[in-house]
Amino acid sequence: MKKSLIGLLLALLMVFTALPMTALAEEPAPEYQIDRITVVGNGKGNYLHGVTWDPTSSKNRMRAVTGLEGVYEINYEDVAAGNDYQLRFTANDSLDYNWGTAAASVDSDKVYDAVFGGEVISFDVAEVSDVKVRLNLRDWDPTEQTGARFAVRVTPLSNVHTMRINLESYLDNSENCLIELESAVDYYRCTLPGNMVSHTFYYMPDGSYTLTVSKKNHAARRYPVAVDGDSSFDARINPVGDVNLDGLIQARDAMKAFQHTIEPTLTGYALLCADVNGNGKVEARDAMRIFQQTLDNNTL
Ligand SMILES: [Ca+2]
Ligand SMILES: [Ca+2]
Repeated sequence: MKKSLIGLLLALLMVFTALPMTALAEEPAPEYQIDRITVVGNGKGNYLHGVTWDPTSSKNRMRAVTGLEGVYEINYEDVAAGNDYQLRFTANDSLDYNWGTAAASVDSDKVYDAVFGGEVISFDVAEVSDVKVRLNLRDWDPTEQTGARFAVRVTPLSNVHTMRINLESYLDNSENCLIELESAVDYYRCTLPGNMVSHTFYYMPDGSYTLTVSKKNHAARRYPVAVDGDSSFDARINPVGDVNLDGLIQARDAMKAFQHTIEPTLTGYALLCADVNGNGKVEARDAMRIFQQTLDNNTL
């Protein structure tokens, strides 16, 4: 009894002493870890809150964008007209860990490579504007020091509008719908429960956006949307398996999917709704699962 207890204790001890070593071996080298991103530059007035070249300034710390992994942004409102606004991105409060550009002067709303240790980024503001800065580290490779991208958007206050999205969906009226609007520099999102939902996004800079609407058990749908004035947009999503897009999943949907495997007729969104197993193709097994869904409610 005593022996086995000692054996157990020894085994536990080995496990505990082994653990930290395993953890250490799997951690990336400390200099590659990014804890926080801060914008530094020649702050004046509202730009960088007047802070000049301070990588420890919490006022200029970028926020991680919800729903977009590795993307950071910060917004400066009512920035005065002026030339040669400058910036750099720094990590972990240190100027040693920074990204600049190869382009020096950058245009609003264009995406550039963020060059590790590159030149200072510079841009102009023609009239009082909102300035949004985004750093995208989604594809950042710390070993190669490549893959980071950035954009600066300068939006004159006269070029900001509202966009109302109306979304129709089916099935469970208590499930949340997710509405996302994304451009090169902006990302807006909203979740609302219901089969008929509306949401108005305010202070949207004019430009081209991709609207993505989704809901549980529905095929997500993307629309190109242009904002160039106060406007609204009607979107609709259908249940996975609703091939004829009438909101119901019936034998005729299975039939339509099956016909497609013999002679391709489905295109666009109907094709997405028919591909119930999400493998990018509409095959007999998709038709089969839609048919099963009409018999019992749990297969999709
Ligand atoms: Ca249908
Ligand atoms: Ca499929």
